[in-house]
Amino acid sequence: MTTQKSYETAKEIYASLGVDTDKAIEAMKKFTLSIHCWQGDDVGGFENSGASLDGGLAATGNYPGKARNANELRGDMTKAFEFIPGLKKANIHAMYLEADKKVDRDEIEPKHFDGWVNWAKEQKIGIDFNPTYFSHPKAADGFTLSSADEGIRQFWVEHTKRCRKISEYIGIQTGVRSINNIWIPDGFKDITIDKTAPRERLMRSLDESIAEMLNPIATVDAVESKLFGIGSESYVVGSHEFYMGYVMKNKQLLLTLDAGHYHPMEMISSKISTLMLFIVQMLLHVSRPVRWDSDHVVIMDDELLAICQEIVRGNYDYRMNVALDYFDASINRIAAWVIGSRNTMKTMLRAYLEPYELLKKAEADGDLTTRLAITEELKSYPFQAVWDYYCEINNVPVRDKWLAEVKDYEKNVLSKRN
Ligand code: RNT
Ligand code: ZN
Repeated sequence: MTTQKSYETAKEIYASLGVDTDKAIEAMKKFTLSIHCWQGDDVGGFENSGASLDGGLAATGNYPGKARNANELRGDMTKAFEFIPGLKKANIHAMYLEADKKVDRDEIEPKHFDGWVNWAKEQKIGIDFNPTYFSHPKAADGFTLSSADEGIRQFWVEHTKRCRKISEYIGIQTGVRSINNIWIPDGFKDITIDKTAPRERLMRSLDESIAEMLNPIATVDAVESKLFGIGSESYVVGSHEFYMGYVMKNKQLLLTLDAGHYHPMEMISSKISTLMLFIVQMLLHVSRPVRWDSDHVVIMDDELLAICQEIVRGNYDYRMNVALDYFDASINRIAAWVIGSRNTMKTMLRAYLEPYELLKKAEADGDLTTRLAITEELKSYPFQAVWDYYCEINNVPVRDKWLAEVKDYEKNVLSKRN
């Protein structure tokens, strides 16, 4: 009852700025968040190859209870989904395949993902996909699609081709387009002399990999750049400029921006309005870099708000795809999903509650005083009351009520794993 009452009050307060809270809620009903499976097992995967996480990635912490197989991981995600309102997708990696015997990356097939597909159908969600170019002997020297070793390069091209087909299969099966996101770790630790040849090879590998036309309703490819990784501090083949150029040339592709893949002071929120002038669609990897690409759990910070505002202000609802990408092994992994997902959903709602037309007009009229005054006052407007109401109508716990349920799950399920 208080939730409803607070909502009515908030509705009145927002109306004073010309904001219709019901409309913001309607807009939220169309927003989909792609939730990454790899938070649930510290980017381990189920190949049982004995390979440990590499490719410049690191999940720190050893909180007990991580998922040991696909059923546990899906169970954990299903639990987390109970606490996250709105439309969701699951984001998985090729390394999360299910097979009775060892299946190498150049042998994977759609059927290895039927467990995920069946679960997605039950959950009535779509699935995004990622080829896995790390934690594998053929990635051990730090080069995959840009490798100078022709056998290795071909191996990863074959992997990419197969992943595209798997993504297409998933899209057809679930009825929701699946994004196939390509990120490779390739790069050098130290001063690099020939920066061109690896990029030429990457370009050739991508050209070969995406040559086959697939069902565009079922799948689309995305490419993700990075500034540096652990062990590739000096040179990364797939830089921002590389993929930006590649997407300009191959307009059907999505450009992926990961919040942790730029210089520490460089914000992806400020890139969106420029890039959207030139590309068709974008994929965001919402993450939280702390001092480096550290993949901390997403919190409601200024950058998250700026990202959501850019999506809403630019009217990019149908051209923007939002996914999470972080892996924190130092806290309850289900809570990590819930916190980051709820923050992203809540901040999107907050962005929809902005009196955009009013602010745009003040700016155009040169009334910069109003622009600053209103944006600052808005920071203490009661978006929380609208969010609580949104949770309630979506039948998910209001405020921190989800935490006790996650603790119960930890006691009854997670603590029994070792
Ligand atoms: C790595 C990229 C990439 C991965 C996931 C696991 O720096 O951000 O997106 O985090 O694919
Ligand atoms: Zn990423």
